[in-house]
Amino acid sequence: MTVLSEDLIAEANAREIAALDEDYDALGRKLARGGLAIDAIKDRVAAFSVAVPSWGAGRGGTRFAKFPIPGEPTNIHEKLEDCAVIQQLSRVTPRVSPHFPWDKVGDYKGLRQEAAALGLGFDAVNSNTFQDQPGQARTYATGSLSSTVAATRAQAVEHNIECIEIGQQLGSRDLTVWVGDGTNFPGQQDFARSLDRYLDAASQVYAALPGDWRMLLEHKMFEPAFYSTVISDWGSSILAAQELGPKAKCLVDLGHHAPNVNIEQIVARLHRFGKLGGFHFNDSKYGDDDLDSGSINPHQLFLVFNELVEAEAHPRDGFDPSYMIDQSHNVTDPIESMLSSAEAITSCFAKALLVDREALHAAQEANDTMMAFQALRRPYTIDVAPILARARAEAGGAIDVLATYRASRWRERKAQERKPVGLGAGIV
Ligand code: PSV
Ligand code: MN
Repeated sequence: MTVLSEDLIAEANAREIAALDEDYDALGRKLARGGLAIDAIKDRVAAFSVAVPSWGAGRGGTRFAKFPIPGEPTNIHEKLEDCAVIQQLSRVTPRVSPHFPWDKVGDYKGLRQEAAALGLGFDAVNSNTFQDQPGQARTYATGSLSSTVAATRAQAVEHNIECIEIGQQLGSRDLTVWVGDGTNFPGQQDFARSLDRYLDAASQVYAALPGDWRMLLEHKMFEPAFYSTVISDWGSSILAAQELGPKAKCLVDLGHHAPNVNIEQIVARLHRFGKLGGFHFNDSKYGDDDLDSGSINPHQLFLVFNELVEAEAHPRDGFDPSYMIDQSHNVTDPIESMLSSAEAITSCFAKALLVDREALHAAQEANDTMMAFQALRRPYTIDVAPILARARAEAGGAIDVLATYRASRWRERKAQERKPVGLGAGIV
């Protein structure tokens, strides 16, 4: 079952294919001069994928207000449909990362079948102990896994274990744990004791992981807590992951660092110790973590992928990071933002594949700074769009994803069918 008409995509592609062939061939000749086979790069790009967040299908990610658009999804079923549109056009987002209890349903086997019928699978399951839910016995107002209240910690542990059980039914194999725990006042909590409580509770979640599962620890420097957070940075994250055990890895959300932090170096460090578990791709300018991937600092995204391609060539402890988009704001149609981000992410991966690693390493060893820099700069300036477009077209996706999406009038059609989203606000 396809959500968009295959004919619509084929007709749109027919209008673009001659220009694409010309651009692809020209780029192929350019790359061949540097000893690279464009088809081999295209095959690597075709095998690349990044998951989309169920919550990113809505326009909820803002601290202050929601500005819903007509036709926005209101539940996980409608969100899956929108994710299927993204996948059908981009062919690079075959999995959805669900968040509980936001995506709670009565029948998870049924949900898995529903997704499969739309051409989708499920990625990492995200737990939520940063919000209180209706009917919940204990509040997370003063913390969850690190709470001073034993019963609150137990409730947070239980929720995470429930997420694992749901994830097993959905075919996931990762549990991503981000807690909002932290403080707003010096002295509010003891740094050491709160981490001890977190580690003790997290180890109970860890103990419930099935054999082939991983627990991805996501750090965040601030927000909603603004003085300190329990898992604040990659240092706290890797120490916690090392203490928990081999199935615990670190997840890097690009928006969760202090300004100007060298994230690509963090990637290399985590990999060095076999603890790089996954990514949440987004972008940020000041203190946000929800802007579209590559919209502010595409060069940083490229440098991150340069480290990832390097890591792949030198794997440690089963290098297999889970890639996911984590963005949500209230300015664009989320499908368009996700299509644009998926393209930005994939193009950084493709550019990283173009790096002449032999030349880079030789320049590094010889302390030839300028040539080492140029080994990264040259591929960064190459427009890899024809490679991505060819990979998409060959897989049945759209050459021009945004134009084809608009031509489908998907959102306008859904506006006739879906009930309006309620107003409200809050960080999601
Ligand atoms: C927290 O800011 C975060 O990045 C975590 O990944 C959450 O699960 C997600 O955003 C949605 O709130
Ligand atoms: Mn995140």
